[in-house]
Order: sequence, then C-alpha cells, then structure tokens
Amino acid sequence: MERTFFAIKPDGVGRGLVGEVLQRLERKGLRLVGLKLMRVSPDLAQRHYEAHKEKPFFAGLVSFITSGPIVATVWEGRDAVSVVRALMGATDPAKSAPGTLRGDYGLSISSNLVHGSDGPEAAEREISLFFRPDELVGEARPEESWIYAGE
Ligand code: 3AN
Repeated sequence: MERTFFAIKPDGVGRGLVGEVLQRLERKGLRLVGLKLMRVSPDLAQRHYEAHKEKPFFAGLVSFITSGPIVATVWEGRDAVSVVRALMGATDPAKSAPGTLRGDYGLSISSNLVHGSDGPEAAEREISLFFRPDELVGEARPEESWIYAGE
C-alpha cells in the first residue's frame, strides 16, 4: 500500500469545498490516515515548494499557500499517488477533464484548489514536512475486503 500527501489549498477551504473534496477521495476507497486544518508558515511553504524555487510563479505560490488556512491530509491505498493525481485533474483547471476536482471546481491555474504529491518520493518528503509519525493513524476501513476484493 502506498501513501500520498494531499492538501486543499486556501481557495478550496475559503470556497467551502472541504467536505466535497474529501468525499471524492473517501468514496474512491482511499484510506484517510492524517487530517489537519492549519496555516502554512512562509518557511514551510518554501520547503514544500522547493522544486519550484526558480520558477517565475514561486513568490506567488508561497504567498497564496500562506494566505489562509489549508487542510493537509495523508491517504493510503493501492497506487495512492497516481490515483489522487487522477482525481485532481490537470494543473490548469481550464484544461482539466470534467469529473476531476479541478475540472469541476476551478478555472485559475494559480488558485487550483488542491495539491497532491507527484511521486512516491515527493509523497514521503511532503508527509514528513506536514505530519509527525504519531499524527498518522493507519487503521484499515472495515469495507476494504470489498475495495480490494480479488487481489
Ligand atoms: P501540480 O499542482 O498539478 O502538481 P505543479 O507541480 O506543476 O502542478 O505546480 C505546482 C503549483 O504551482 C500548481 N499547483 C499551481 O498552483 C502553481 N503553478 C503551476 N504552473 C503555474 C503557472 N504557469 N502559473 C501560476 N502558477 C502555476
């Protein structure tokens, strides 16, 4: 089983979409193992977006993610990283497929609602940036015998 980091950004929290967004991941069958509402400090934002520090939009990225509360989460499941990326949709919401989170709820590339780790290594790094090990609860959902039936 794989784990991934997923966050609802300040626009998603501010637009009242927390419940809807979490419900999509939950209904897919992923197991919620970490959840917190928090403010991101400038230092944490810079470390989180380290890979983008040379990009022209880096300063905007940091100021946006620190502009209001976010919901930080960790999910576990089969191919959790790529499953969550597929549920999110393409980076630019104007080009995201309908049925994806960004495709259904947004138009702005800078305020694009959600963040999800883009690979297993990024997931490990991001989970440890946002959560202490004792904040994660990895208990199986009772229905997982159906979710993973036949494996
Ligand atoms: P994703 O969030 O889909 O993994 P990345 O990793 O390419 O996309 O970009 C990280 C974040 O940077 C995006 N979520 C978005 O908020 C912002 N971003 C990406 N490209 C642009 C852009 N051209 N202009 C403004 N912001 C951008």
